[in-house]
Amino acid sequence: MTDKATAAAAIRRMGVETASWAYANSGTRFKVFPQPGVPRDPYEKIDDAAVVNRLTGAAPTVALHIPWDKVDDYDRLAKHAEGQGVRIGAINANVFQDDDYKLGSVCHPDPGVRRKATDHLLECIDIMDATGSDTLKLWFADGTNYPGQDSIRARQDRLAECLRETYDRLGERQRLLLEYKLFEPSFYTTDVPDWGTSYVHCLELGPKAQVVIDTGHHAPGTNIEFIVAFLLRTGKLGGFDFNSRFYADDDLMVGAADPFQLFRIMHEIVSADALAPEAGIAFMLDQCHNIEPKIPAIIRSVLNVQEMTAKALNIDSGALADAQQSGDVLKANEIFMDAFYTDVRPWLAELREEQGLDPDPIAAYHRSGYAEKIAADRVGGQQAGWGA
Ligand code: LRH
Ligand code: MN
Ligand code: MN
Repeated sequence: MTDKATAAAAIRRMGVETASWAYANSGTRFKVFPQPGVPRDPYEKIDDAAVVNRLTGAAPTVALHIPWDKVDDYDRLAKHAEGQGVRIGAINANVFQDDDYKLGSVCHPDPGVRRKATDHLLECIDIMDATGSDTLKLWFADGTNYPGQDSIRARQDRLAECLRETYDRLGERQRLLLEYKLFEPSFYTTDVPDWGTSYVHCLELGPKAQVVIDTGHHAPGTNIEFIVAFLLRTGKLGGFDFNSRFYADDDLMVGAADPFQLFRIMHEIVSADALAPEAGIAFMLDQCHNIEPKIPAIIRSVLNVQEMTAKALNIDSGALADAQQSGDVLKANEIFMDAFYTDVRPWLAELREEQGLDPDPIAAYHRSGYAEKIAADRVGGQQAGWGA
């Protein structure tokens, strides 16, 4: 078991990255329900992210999505973030919302479309340079809908070529994370459908390319913690897009549908000694809040990650190793479950008080008057970028 002081230090150092698009209006393809007070521009999204960070003390970075967060002056945006006590996290490229991308982006049969897509990825690296971001996150909507539509192999070659050009443009301290997704928007083939595909591309590219796991991007029943363990072992886990799913890519609050899964994932991280920021695992949220108020939902999500991490730190690892070694299956499972069932919330509340934070960040948010203030000040909030 990690002793209390070490566990406390680990929790205090852990950062959960929130996503700019989660602060904006979002919905499904059926309906977007606008909410009062949502940000009107990327600056206001950063303001909201800063509120989450101030109340939790645990969300120091915010991810951007380009072009959803396009601004004239990225240096100014980064300085604005700094002034609010947060930093720019991953830059998420977007090559899925242009008419040209109907048949794909980096895998498109037309070299002209691939050029356009690759140029966008390079532009995202320019934005990383300007904002101080060290992470480029790539997810491609590429794939096909019908057997015979395109050559599966040729699409892989095109992907590899575009990734290589992008990788070669990365600076010393920059990296690329390749996100996979089983399905959607293409349904017959997806060009990066699983961790294996992402892993092999990253392996070919080099040490600055790693896999990112979006927890909503798997087939039901997939053992995600196995993927975590495997990728950690090979140094190819770059981070997470956390969210919850009941059916598909639901993007609900992390820890809401299956907190036990989140606990199991965090156990793999803790037991591989990969929790500290130096280990380079990015704990990002990729969620949207369609029917619930956004800022408190994001605070809830940060706290959920923190809680499951604290439980994972609480596993009696010595006793667990003994039980595993002696083949005591029931004991090993009991030790694991004991930690899961132990309520760590009072301990985390104490830690917050020690840090000068309110022990209950959500209550503090409601008391702060921020929701009323933004509802009054901001009229005509932005839509996150999809579902229009
Ligand atoms: C794709 C995805 C990817 C996108 C984000 C908005 O489903 O998870 O990370 O960039 O949604
Ligand atoms: Mn994602
Ligand atoms: Mn997704």
